[in-house]
Amino acid sequence: MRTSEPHPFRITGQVHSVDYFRFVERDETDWQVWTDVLRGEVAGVIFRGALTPDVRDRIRRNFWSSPLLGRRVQSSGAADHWCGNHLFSAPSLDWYLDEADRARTDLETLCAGPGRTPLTLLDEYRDHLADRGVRLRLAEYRGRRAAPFRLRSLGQNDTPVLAPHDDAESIRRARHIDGCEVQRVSRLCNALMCVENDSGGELLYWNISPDRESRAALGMSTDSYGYPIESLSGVEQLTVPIRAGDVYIFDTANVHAVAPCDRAGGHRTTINFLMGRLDDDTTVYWS
Ligand SMILES: O=C(O)CCC(=O)C(=O)O
Repeated sequence: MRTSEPHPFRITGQVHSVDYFRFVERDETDWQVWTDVLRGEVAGVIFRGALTPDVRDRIRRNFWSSPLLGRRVQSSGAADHWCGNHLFSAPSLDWYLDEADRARTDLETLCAGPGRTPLTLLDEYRDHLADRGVRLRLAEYRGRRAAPFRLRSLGQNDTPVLAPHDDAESIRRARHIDGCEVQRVSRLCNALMCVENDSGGELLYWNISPDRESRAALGMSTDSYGYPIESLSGVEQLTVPIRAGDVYIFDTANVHAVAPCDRAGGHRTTINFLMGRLDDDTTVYWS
């Protein structure tokens, strides 16, 4: 039997107070708490069942039959699928903006239809902010707009389907997006809407925002993936169950991962975007 060796390097960084480091859970949307996350007052919030079964089934069907659907098989043999692109992992900013223009309408159509959809939820938040004198808009670069979101389905796996990582620092330092306003938001947050997840696939969330020394020592430069799980031993960790219909947002400066999904053939499919406050009057989002 293998025993686990202590990792030679333990992550160091900012550890947060109990007031901040928690995931608020609500059975209804509560846009004020969503703003609290963006303001750095609380680490995350999850709205349970915000997408009704008919809406998420329709999006799920649209996703799996979409001409935008991409597929990549990981070294573990698990397949990831997606529609739409991620600014951070795009080969260049121009490429991302061209693709955003090309895919924006298709991505929106994929999520549109009757009921409370990802688009109408974003409109609800837009109205909530507008009532408080704040504008919610797509992130821009030289007048060109980002894509609103992308959809992603993570393959089943025995190991975390997303390894422990933090996005905020990587995005701020990514050279290919130098000068983009997304690098200036005060708290970089991940926002997700889950359209299917059979079992497993919990969000694992650690109470640490790694410092530069840790990032360098563990080889994290602009590619944010892969803190060894052992390097997090002893760090407080929350496990947030993610179910179909849930809508959630959390601060990406803290290390997080997605736990293994059930191997029985189900999928964990989410609508993903990033969001942050550019200044007191403007909040932006992008994929
Ligand atoms: O799917 C999730 O719950 C988390 C996604 C995530 O960590 C990421 O996209 O960086």
